[in-house]
Amino acid sequence: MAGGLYRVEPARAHDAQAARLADEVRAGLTARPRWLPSKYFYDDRGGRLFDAITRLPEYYQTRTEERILAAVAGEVVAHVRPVELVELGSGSGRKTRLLLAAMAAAGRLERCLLLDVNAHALQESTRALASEFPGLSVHGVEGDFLDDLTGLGPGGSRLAVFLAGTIGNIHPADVPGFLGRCAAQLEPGDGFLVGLDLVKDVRRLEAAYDDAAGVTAEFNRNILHVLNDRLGADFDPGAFEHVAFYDAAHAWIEMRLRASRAQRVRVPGAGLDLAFAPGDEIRTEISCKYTRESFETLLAGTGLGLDRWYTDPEALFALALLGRRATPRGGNR
Ligand code: SAH
Ligand code: AVI
Repeated sequence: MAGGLYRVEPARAHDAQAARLADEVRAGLTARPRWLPSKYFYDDRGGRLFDAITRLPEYYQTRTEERILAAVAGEVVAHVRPVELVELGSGSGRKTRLLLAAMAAAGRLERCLLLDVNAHALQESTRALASEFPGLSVHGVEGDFLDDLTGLGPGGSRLAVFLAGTIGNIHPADVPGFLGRCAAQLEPGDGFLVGLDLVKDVRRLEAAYDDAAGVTAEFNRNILHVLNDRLGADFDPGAFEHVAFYDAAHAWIEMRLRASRAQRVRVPGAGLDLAFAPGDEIRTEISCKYTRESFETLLAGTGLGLDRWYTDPEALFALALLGRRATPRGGNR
């Protein structure tokens, strides 16, 4: 049988995306402490480096989540009964296949909608999924899951998924608002499956973000390559050291880039001329670690409730299956 249909579209025009990049970089690099949004790791090289991270011995997250997903995909599909799969931050789409296969086995697979900032990853994954699942309509939206969710259109018989623990890369103060916006794209009875990296031994956590082969360090420095490519900056990525540590008070891993010498950096596309002293740092990512309890507290008032909690025998990682609750009378969603 012929493969399905696929297309990829930007959620907003490319010049608007470029303006947003310049604004966000200007805001982050002129703030104290300095920071950059972690979505800018993911150009093609960053996507490939992330995929290399997922194969590292220290990075237990991906293989653990994949095992849980393989075991529970059928049950999740039986519970939600979706005809459409929506994935936020879909990347290579490897785990997407497990869910699509479960939906196909249930005889209910019609549509798949992927949202990611990486247009190249979307092109590759939409084409591959359309050819692997005959009759499937696959739509890729190049956009930001924090700002562009309305580009997903109306829900109904929809299973949304947000895997890898990427929700951990959102500041916890912003998570309830984000979940509320996700709920607004769903109808009562729809499901939202969220992957969460769990609180655990600090050494294990820190090793996952500072691997012996130095892949995570290269991934971290890649954000500077992206600013060089897209904003004409003249960062010397080799002059920044990879820093990753667990902040127990916030229950998050923080990644930073630390200037190893004094340097001046121009970022013409953002109108910046920056001076770094040795030891000056840029925060590039937080990766929050959750417990069932700490995650559940973030659900209050979002329109989503916890239906199932799946984890592995070592409780390294969890998949939380959230259900869209009916809007209370007089509610504003
Ligand atoms: N879901 C895949 C990939 C996870 S890596 C997996 O489980 O392996 C995180 C993915 O989210 C990357 O593909 C990255 O491009 C995307 N991403 C990161 N920040 C984003 C944002 N703000 N909006 C949309 N996509 C984002
Ligand atoms: C995509 N996200 C869940 C990864 C994480 O673990 O926070 C990104 C990553 N950062 C360093 N290694 C992997």
